[in-house]
Amino acid sequence: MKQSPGESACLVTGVAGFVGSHLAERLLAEGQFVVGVDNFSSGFPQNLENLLRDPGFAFYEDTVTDRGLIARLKALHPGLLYCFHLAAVVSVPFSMENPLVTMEVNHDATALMLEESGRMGFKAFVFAGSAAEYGADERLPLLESYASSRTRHLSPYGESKYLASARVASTPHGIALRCFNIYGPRQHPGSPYSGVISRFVEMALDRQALTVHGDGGQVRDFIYVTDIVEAYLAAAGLSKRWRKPPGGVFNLGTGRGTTVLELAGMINGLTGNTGDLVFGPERPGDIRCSLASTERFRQATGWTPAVDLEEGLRATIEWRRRARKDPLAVSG
Ligand code: UD2
Repeated sequence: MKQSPGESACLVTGVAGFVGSHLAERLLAEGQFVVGVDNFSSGFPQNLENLLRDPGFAFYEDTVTDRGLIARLKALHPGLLYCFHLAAVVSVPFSMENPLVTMEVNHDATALMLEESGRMGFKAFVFAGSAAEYGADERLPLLESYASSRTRHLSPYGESKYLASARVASTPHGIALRCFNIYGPRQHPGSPYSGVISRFVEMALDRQALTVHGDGGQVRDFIYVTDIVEAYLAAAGLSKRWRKPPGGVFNLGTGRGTTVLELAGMINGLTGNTGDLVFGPERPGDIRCSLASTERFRQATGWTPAVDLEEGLRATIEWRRRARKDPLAVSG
């Protein structure tokens, strides 16, 4: 078994996921030893390819609902001092059908790990929250204070993330990051509920018409995955560039809104797809507009997103082109 050689090590749950795998690679590049956990409920073994080649990475196929997970991993890797908790039930429709499992994974398991990590002297517990914590709040941009016990959540997913974030933020070592619409290489286009960017890119590369739900006037705050990863490092106090914030809840977005129609136009333009748009019915439970206020995190850390939408779309399209040619090498 690999041992953590350096002074400190980081636990990344959900490491085989889209964001988790990028985060783990970035931590390794910073010289951290990384302990990754995933049960492949929504992550992919291919996302671990680069990581498993690195001697600074140890992987455990395990589920975060297992009691005592942190204590067991700490016994194996005494250097563990940071936890990035990204493992979750990530599908909103699944959460509608399975509210109890969603609460158990997204809230209860988080609470257990949070408590254990505190007891074990962890320096930081960084939690992946969500824009869904705001329900259908129409006050834009969304300030962190808008999500409260009075918020009407649209799904068990949103509610479970809100409750977990609140709990994380109430501890001295906890930081909850409410992520808006993350996109980039490795986001899987395969299901109807995959992110709109991954779906549109796939349709455009197939030279198909892009399917717009409703009138396409919905607004989202799209943020590129590497910007999210830099923010995670800052949140834990592991960034050389950005300051460590005090504990609490912080939005991670760009503060810039893009409509689905604008997005479709950009992706068609960048891929040279001439297919028309197809307008279908509105998606049930769809929020009309979602836009982050980014002030709190910027003031606390100095962090600002570096990748604009066009640059991020170009990189995502380039990755997807390569992955389609060589499906086994999806790491990007
Ligand atoms: C995001 C998160 C989701 C949850 C939710 C909470 C992603 C990928 N999903 O869902 O996990 O946190 O926020 O609010 O970040 N659309 C189309 N055509 C398509 C696919 C989507 O028009 O083929 C529209 C969709 O109706 C929506 C917008 O694009 O208005 C964004 O959809 P999404 O699934 O990428 O993300 P969202 O914001 O619903």
